[in-house]
Amino acid sequence: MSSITVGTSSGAKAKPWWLDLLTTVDHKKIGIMYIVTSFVFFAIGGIEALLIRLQLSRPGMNVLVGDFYNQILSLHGSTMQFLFIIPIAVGFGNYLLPLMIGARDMALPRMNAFGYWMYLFGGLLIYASPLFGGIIEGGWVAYFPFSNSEYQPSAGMDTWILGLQLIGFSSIFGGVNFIATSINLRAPGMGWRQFPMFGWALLATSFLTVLATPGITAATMLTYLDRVVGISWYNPAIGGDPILYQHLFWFYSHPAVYIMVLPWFGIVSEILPTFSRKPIFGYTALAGATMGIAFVSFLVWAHHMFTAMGSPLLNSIFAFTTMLVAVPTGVKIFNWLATIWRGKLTFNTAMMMTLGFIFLFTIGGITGVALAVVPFDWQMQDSYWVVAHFHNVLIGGSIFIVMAGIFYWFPKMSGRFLNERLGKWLFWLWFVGFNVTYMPQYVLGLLGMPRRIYTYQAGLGWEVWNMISSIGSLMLAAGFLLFVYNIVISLRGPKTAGANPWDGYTLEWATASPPAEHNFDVELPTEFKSERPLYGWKKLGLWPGKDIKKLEPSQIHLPNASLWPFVASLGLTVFLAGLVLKGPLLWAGLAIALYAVVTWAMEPAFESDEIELEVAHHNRSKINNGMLGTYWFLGSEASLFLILFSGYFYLLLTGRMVFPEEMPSIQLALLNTLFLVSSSFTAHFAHHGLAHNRRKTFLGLLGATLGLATVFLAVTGIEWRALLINEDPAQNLYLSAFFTITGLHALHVIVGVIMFLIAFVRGLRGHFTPKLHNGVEVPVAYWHLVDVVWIFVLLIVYVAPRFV
Ligand code: HAS
Ligand code: CU
Repeated sequence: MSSITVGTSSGAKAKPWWLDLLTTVDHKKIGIMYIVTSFVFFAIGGIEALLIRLQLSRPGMNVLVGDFYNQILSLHGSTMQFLFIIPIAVGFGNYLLPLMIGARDMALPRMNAFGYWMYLFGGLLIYASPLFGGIIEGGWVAYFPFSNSEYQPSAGMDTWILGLQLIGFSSIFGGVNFIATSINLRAPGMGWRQFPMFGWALLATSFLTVLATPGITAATMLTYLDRVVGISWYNPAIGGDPILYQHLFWFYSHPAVYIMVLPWFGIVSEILPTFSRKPIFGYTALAGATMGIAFVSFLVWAHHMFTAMGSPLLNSIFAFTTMLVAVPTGVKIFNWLATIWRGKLTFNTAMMMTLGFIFLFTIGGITGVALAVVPFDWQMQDSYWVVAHFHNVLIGGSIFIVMAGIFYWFPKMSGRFLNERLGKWLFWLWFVGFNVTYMPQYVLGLLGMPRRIYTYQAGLGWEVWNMISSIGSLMLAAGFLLFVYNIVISLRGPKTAGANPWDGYTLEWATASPPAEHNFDVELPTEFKSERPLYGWKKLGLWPGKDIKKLEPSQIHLPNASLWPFVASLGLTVFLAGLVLKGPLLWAGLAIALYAVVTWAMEPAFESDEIELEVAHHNRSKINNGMLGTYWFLGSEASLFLILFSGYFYLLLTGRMVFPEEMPSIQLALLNTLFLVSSSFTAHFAHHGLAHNRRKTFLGLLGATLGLATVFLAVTGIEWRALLINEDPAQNLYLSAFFTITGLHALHVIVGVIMFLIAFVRGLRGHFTPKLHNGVEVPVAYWHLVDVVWIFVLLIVYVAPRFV
């Protein structure tokens, strides 16, 4: 008889803890790993902040001077955004989403582990960058040309960019996973109207992550090519435009500020009702507002560029869309206030942090709307007003709720309560400390103090405000130390938290504290009347009730643990380090990554094929988890190409693109189109053959696909060589764009070929059944996208220039 811990970390032979850590696919462990790692980065970023405040506390200090100051400032910004606030939300999401919707794990457990390791290694790469000369001038935004090889010649910039790529992929995989989990794994009976508010927030965040992250991938990839390969979209000497970097960067980084805040909005909407003993006010309006914010935030990025664009029309349009965001956000604030209105409030730390959030976030939001007023922004751009604004929304907003969330769910995660008295100290230190630190910075902004300076002269009226601000930062630091102390002593204390210590209403409170590895021991009732299932069931007498069916161990299936996500991300990291250091490391990394990916693909995901099939069919959409995830990932890929195409059109329309004498050959491109389109057909019918159990057809057509793809790559190679004989793409904007786009596309073809090769080998070995063959369906879907993208490449890169 199978045990409930099928093949997982705490299986028959217990693993040593470190091996468990490296191989776990348990969403709860991965969630906690994310949270702990993020806090470590938070502490590091906090130390950097204190050094910055020390340096600025008085004029003429010598703590951090010149480049060193800039280095620390750039690290501080990168750390807090990319390594703390975004990933810690992924941690909460991982821990909570499956529990809240009654699932056993995330939809793609191994991808989940992969995401965590890429985040960790990406963070390490970013912190390795000072070893290679650092990221000095760019700041967290790494504006061009501060990031090019002239101003920033050291390889530290490359390291930073490559680390960011890993983190970007990690975010995208995380987003894809949250979407697939929300769609597929909601408990039977839980419709969208009963989906927890935190789920909505996570879903909106994930849409942003999946569709916007390619913006920063594109922006920094182009910087990288400029630095390392010499082809450039930004270099004005050949007609490129540095402003394009800002467009691409903010196309991600504005939505990213909502990626940094929406999850916390979701947690606010969970905590307030619990401690007000009232349902959330306006569930539908809140869910709608969340989606509304996500949607509008795609349309506002250029408010970071009011002083750079030089177009009153565009400035007005972006000012309008930016102010529009205040509407759905205002809806949320009013709904929260209505939720606590006349509620029976409990003033514990979680609740106080949440109330503090409402107050501080509103102030931060309004100072943001002020910045959306173009003439005001012209005054305030790059001043301390902006610094105060974004810390107001990020600390007073997001980070207050990080704390609220930890106080709220710590009993669930550990079975223990955090000390409330220390919690209150934390709250007051932070609430007062926040205002003492940042209110003076608004004043400094109005007094004209620019951001990103390491010192200033006496007599400008800035001394006093800077000193107050620095004192405030010590209060914030003291609060955090108390928090760490609180965690330590609480973890040493006894486990006194029951399953539902706060009388909460979402499903995580139906599990033990901490939950068993498989989360739920029983069959959950299927009557979901509202977003508060536990309250509903209590009313109906279903929970606690006599008829709750305990699940047989044989009914519980958990995914297998795996070492390969860890090894694959390690290999990728070694590969990237090899790109920086040059030499054999590169090939070693590539070999490790490939070996890991192949082994991973071969390894069974569950105890047996039957169980995998059963799990695959137990979902809410008709699409299995793997394919659903694939479709969303392809959405992200499509977005990447769309963003690049937009950038290309931007350059085309500026009219500074000079075409080379020898253009790429349309004839060859058409020939290649023929090969690629045919290969989509062979791929499609290979899959079709497998689904009808015609294995020979399947293998034959898969082989044909591989052949056609190889021919495509060969023709591309011939074309490139011919072009490179007479032309230097570094000297020509069109050719820079041409090689970037066709190169990225060719890279996708290569990845497709690798996936097909794996599928082919597995096919030969007799893997796959007519019903269970994601290993084939995934590459086929990917291949269709590669094909469609090619058609656009043909039209845009080969054909369009002939009409300009
Ligand atoms: Fe922001 C810069 C505008 C929200 C983060 N923001 C930044 C930067 C960061 C950041 C990190 O338009 C600096 C990046 C860098 O390093 O250069 N921001 C807004 C607006 C909102 C906003 C309109 N920001 C956020 C959130 C963030 C964040 C959330 C992270 C979590 N922000 C800007 C602009 C800049 C900017 C310019 C560029 C400045 C520059 O020159 O560089 C909104 O989403 C805020 C909406 C929320 C509210 C509060 C609740 C709403 C109520 C309804 C009634 C209120 C109304 C407004 C109708 C508004 C209660 C009345 C208006 C009055 C002025 C009285
Ligand atoms: Cu913005």
